[in-house]
Amino acid sequence: MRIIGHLDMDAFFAAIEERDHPELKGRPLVVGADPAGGQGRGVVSTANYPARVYGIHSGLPISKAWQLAEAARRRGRPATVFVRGSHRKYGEVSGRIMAILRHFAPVVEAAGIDEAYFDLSFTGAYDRAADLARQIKAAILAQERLTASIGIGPNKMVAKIASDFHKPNGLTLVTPEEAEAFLAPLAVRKIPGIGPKTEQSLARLGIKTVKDLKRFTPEELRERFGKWGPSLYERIRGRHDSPLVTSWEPKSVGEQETFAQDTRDLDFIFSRLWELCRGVWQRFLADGFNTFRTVVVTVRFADFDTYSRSHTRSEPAASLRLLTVEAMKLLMPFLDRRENPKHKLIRLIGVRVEKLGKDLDNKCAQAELGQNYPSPS
Ligand code: TTP
Ligand code: MG
Repeated sequence: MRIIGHLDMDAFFAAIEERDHPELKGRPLVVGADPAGGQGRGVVSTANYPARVYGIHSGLPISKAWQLAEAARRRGRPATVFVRGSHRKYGEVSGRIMAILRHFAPVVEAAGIDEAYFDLSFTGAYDRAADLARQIKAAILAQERLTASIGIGPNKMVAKIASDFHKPNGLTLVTPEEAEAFLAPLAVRKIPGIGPKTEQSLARLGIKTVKDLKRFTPEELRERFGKWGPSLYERIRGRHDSPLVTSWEPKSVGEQETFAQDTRDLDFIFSRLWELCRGVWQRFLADGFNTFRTVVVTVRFADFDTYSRSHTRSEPAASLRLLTVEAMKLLMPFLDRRENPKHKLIRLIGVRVEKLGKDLDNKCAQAELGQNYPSPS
């Protein structure tokens, strides 16, 4: 019998900050970009549960979070604390949590900074798997003073939905017999792979819950969702057999920057692009890679319209210079009529490399980091 667990830490970055700054305990807390008195740019990384009551959540523009916090304060609610946070610290805590999991379960798939799947089939029974999950939660609380939510189910999909079912500090057990009935009343959006757009288009057909979606035959789902349709048919019935992936390598390395002011200053934009390329290159080397084939550039305009353009080379490339050249070529059209006929100002740019390799003996890669952005002459 297959028994899979999924663990997801509660309000991860915020919980770590509360732990390390006891004076923040219980206060609404936002980790993210500097709100700069409401003028700040960038987004919320996460909010603790008291701040979520104000409507603040991951991905929200930090200026909007500030407005919501201010509105709450004016209503006499507790004031919100904003902190920038330390990604290095979160990475270290994440590593220790994965180590705790590996102590209890032989097969662990780290699926994100604060979440992992683990195989509990060896326990042989759901009640024993639940006991082990309680031990894992207790060990994390004892060693890290943080709470986690765990879901247990017959496969990864059900386990992940279950871990989110009772948050924070939850433990949700869904046996194979219960899986289909557990999913039926949930919003379609809870099924991994159904995003906000699909949710909207289904809502227009009157389909809100998993139960509603079960009206479709596999063929109808294939018509609507393409190749993914038949597997969706299985998933919404609680069936999903994908294995845990234990050896993980980053598929891409990327960085982005929100400018302090929206701009169309070409020299400034190119100098930031160059710095981003350098940063990406540094991390890409640190991760042990030395070739890439795809470069992706993202541009967000002042009105938040966001575009990504990519180019895949037929041969692997192995230099920072080539990365920069590719990135510039992708960015150029956004600086003129081709991709920016209304001359909008640019708010953010990002660079990412994909299709990474470790195949070439590429000694010059490191040396290139010494170079500077060529100043305009
Ligand atoms: P999540 O697990 O999605 O969120 P969370 O742990 O803060 O809250 P929950 O209790 O609902 O699980 O993400 C884990 C961390 O990843 C989160 O603490 C901050 C970071 N993160 C971002 O930086 N940006 C994002 O858009 C999201 C979703 C998360
Ligand atoms: Mg989490």
